[in-house]
Amino acid sequence: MATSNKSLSEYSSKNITDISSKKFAIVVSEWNEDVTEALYSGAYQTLIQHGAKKENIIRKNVPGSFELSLGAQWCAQDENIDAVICLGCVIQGETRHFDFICDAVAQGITLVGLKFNKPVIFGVLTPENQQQALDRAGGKHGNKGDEAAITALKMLGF
Ligand code: DLZ
Repeated sequence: MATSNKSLSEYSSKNITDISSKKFAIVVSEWNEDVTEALYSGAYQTLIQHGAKKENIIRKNVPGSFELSLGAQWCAQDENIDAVICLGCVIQGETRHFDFICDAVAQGITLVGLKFNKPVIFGVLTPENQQQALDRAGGKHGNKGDEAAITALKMLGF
């Protein structure tokens, strides 16, 4: 996995050791569904493997990556939710659509995290083609959904 080698607890002064009481929202874009389902599966399983409870993980689907920011906001404004993980896949095309979507979702997700002062994780693939996406959604380059979940745990101080 291409995350840093720091121990999870080095990122936050909270230093929690038990995440069973933490609540997570995973927001999933339906565009490029085969890829985003694999990202979701990776993120969900990683949270469970680290001690999150099934009932503390909620899922919210949105139509496309552009809608991830608003989906994240709906989740983050719930004070019971500790962290939000956004999963999407924007494949480069021949028009500037790609740039607009990527810029918007990156800025939108950042703003939601700052507004609600809680981790809102950017788990959005931006590959040139579908194969590159699949390679990063459980293929030869791992699963970026796993990494997004690990990032959420690190930001919570786990
Ligand atoms: C319109 C569009 C296109 C062309 N490509 C993608 C994509 O590769 N990945 C993705 O998540 N969403 C795409 N979308 C949909 C937009 O994210 C958005 O749902 C629509 O522009 C409606 O706001």
